Amino acid sequence: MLNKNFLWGGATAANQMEGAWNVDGKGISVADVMTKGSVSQPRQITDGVRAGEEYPNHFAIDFYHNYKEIIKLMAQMHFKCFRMSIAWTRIFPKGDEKEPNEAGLKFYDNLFDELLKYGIQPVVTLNHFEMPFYLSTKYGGWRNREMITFFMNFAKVCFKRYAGKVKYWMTFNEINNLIDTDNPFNAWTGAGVLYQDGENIEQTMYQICHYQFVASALAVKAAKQIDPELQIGCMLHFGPIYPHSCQPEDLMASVKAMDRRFFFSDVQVRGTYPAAVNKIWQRDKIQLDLTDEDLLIIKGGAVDFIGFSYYKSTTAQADQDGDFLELPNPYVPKSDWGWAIDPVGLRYILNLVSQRYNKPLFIVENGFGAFDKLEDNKINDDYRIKYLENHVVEMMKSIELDGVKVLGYTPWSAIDLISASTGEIEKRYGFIYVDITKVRQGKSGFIPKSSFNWYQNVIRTNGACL
Ligand code: BGP
Repeated sequence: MLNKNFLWGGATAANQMEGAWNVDGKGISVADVMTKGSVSQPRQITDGVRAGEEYPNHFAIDFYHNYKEIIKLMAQMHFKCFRMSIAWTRIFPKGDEKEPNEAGLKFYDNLFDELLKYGIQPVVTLNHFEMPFYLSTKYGGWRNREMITFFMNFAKVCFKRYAGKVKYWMTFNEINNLIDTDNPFNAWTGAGVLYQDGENIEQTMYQICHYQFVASALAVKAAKQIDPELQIGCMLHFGPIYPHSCQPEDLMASVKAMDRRFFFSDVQVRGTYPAAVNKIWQRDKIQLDLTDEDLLIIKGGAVDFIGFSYYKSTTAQADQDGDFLELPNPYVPKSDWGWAIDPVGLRYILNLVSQRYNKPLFIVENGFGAFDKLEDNKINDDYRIKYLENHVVEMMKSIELDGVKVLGYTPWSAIDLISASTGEIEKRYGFIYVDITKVRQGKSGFIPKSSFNWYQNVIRTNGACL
């Protein structure tokens, strides 16, 4: 049996759902200047919003104006928690102001109150793939050390204002996307950084990470000073990279690939850079702005729990140059977007991460993006139920059979929203279907899918009935 405090819920991110991009004093975020993309064509960050132009995140699903109706539906599913993020630009519209925007702070006050009214705990990511566009254009985004100061102003305002309402926080969403994904686009743009011609991209990437590690560690410390009860986590994307074969070289390739994946958690959880990274910096002649004081800050700012997303697995095959190729796993099926469906991989990763760090884990994203069909005002998404059910089964095995400590499970996504990689709503993940035409007309367009009923029952029985 699961612990009765197990945090069942659902996950979202501000820029992918709120809309109301220029309302109540909100500034322009980098997410507001991103075009639509597709599987083959990454989204582009543009140089600003021209009059009359609308980008996908501008309206999103208009959660900003519909949050009460949506939270009511989540309460019907018996959510114990709701993962969301705070739009930095609602609080500091440009990013470098001294005083926060009261209307933005008030919005989240109201939102948290609405959640708490139903006994739903907010689980909040401070920074999920966005930042003030002004900080990107004026300062170069996270390639500039000054971001640490601006981020800390934002973080402290949030911790202070919402103390007593929010207990679980995460600092940055999936910084390891910078290095470690086939689609690093979101993390780069979320960091407000654009490549420049001839730039040493690897060096810039490590520099961005370093500043974000320092900022994350400072945020952990600040949160504890404001309220020692707060629990602060990292949020990284994890998925196994299996050896492509049982040849020893492939096994070694897998170990190296996983080390690279764990580089980020090594820093944020252990508070130190792993030894191997110094070798990489020497080999690739990488020179960073990194001080002894930074290293002390990182040491003193280890996270309390490890939040992570799990969607898919892949494999590594050793190549001739001592590096590896990432290849699909022939033993597992794929989604419409080519993402490998591998529930056992979730148990594997829970075990591996728990053994590596011995810290509580929180599965803050896991889900199935699909084209859903609205028929007779109903959505039959049995494929999503199957995906989630198989993953929950494996999660339970790791808790009950392997003794792994898991705080909660918040599938992506609580409700349909804008896809981070494509900027479209058609890649749907939610328990609640969004009829965007109706929502735009100001009518109620939020329809529970079959997975809604399934999940309601799972939470009601604390996982006993799947
Ligand atoms: C994660 C992100 C989310 C979310 C999800 C699904 O990496 O944290 O923001 O979008 O992936 O990805 P996508 O929307 O591209 O299908």
